[in-house]
Amino acid sequence: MLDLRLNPRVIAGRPGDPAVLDEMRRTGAAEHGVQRMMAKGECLAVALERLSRIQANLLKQEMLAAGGDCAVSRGLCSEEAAETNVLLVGSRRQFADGLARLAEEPFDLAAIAGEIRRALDGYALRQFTVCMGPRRITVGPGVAVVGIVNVTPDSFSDGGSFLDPKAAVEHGRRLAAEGADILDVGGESTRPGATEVGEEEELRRVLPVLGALASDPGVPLSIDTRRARVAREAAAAGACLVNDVTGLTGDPAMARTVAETGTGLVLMHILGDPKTMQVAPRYDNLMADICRFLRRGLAAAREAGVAEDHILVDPGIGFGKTLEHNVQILARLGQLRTLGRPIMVGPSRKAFIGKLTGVQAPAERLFGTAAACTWAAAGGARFLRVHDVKAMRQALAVAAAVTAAAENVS
Ligand code: HH2
Repeated sequence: MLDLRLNPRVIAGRPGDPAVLDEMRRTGAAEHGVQRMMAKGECLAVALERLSRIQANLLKQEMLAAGGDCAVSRGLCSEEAAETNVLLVGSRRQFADGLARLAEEPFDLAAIAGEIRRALDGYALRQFTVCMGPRRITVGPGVAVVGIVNVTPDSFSDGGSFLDPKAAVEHGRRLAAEGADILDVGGESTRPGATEVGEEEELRRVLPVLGALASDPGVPLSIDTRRARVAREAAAAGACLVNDVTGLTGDPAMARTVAETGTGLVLMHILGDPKTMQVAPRYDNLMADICRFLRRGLAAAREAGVAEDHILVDPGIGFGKTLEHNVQILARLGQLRTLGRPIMVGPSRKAFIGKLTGVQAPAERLFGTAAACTWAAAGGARFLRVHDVKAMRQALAVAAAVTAAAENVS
């Protein structure tokens, strides 16, 4: 059975990072201890949830012995708390030493050490080759641009513009000529408050467009759908990636369909469903909750037979998120690198950009979108799903070069 209790997350690599401070305080540690640990200014921090008292104490002991440290709830000493969240801090070396020491310990600590090691290994990955059907896309430090083709009457930014299949195909070809690495074709709007379209109608919208674009040489096609049948028929029409905005929580047949068709899979985080998702969304710990949701999706995909190298993860900007949530996701995106899979982000023209800039018309949110894409790329995003391919290609070429320099990879 999948155990989601620990939910390890690598937090940050900068000394004094506010995200580390936030997570350390969330453990319930005394403030003087928090300040002492922050002062150590170490380069890696890993948050773990719900360890038993004995596990937390042994973890702390071994991390201290290795020269690192571990924040735990102060309730542990007074025996008020039976469980605690912890935050481990240390250099790579100190983690390696501390984790090696845990291999000898009882109380499941060897397994916990294995999970922490996997999280650190995932976090360290910078380059990915994603398999999708017969296609392969390598990203890192370069970023792939995913062009949006909405064959819908009601999409929030371009609804009705490309409902006619001929117009949609032309639009797709234009995005391909502008440098899109993938075209994501969707026949159902998932904007906040959207009502579902019927399956037949969704198929009627997307299949002719996919069929026409698939006969062009070049750009791989993605299908943006929540329905397994649409995914299957789209794959037969030439789509090699399935973009499921429910992260496998929608159609129970989706994971098996993806495994059987051999397409790639985007697992996106959503809170609730499009009809209700923007009604007062709430999180215990935003990044931890998103991370756990995506881990659950990764496990479900793996269990159904989808190979790991076929999967991308996406925090789902705007899907059950307030303005503050969206901004925080962009600020802390790097934590999702813990999952060891390439990150897709879709901030394009979205309402949070309108709220931040006062620009009402979605199609005019180009510069805000470029800023969001640049932040996302700097935070580790490797796929950016956008409406304005030409402009974002330009912004992302610069962002990817600076990110590569910052990470010292070429
Ligand atoms: N956003 C939208 C749709 N699909 N897929 C992923 N993976 N990530 C996203 O952020 C994402 C997505 C919403 O944008 P759009 O398709 O332009 O609007 P609508 O749903 O109204 O058609």
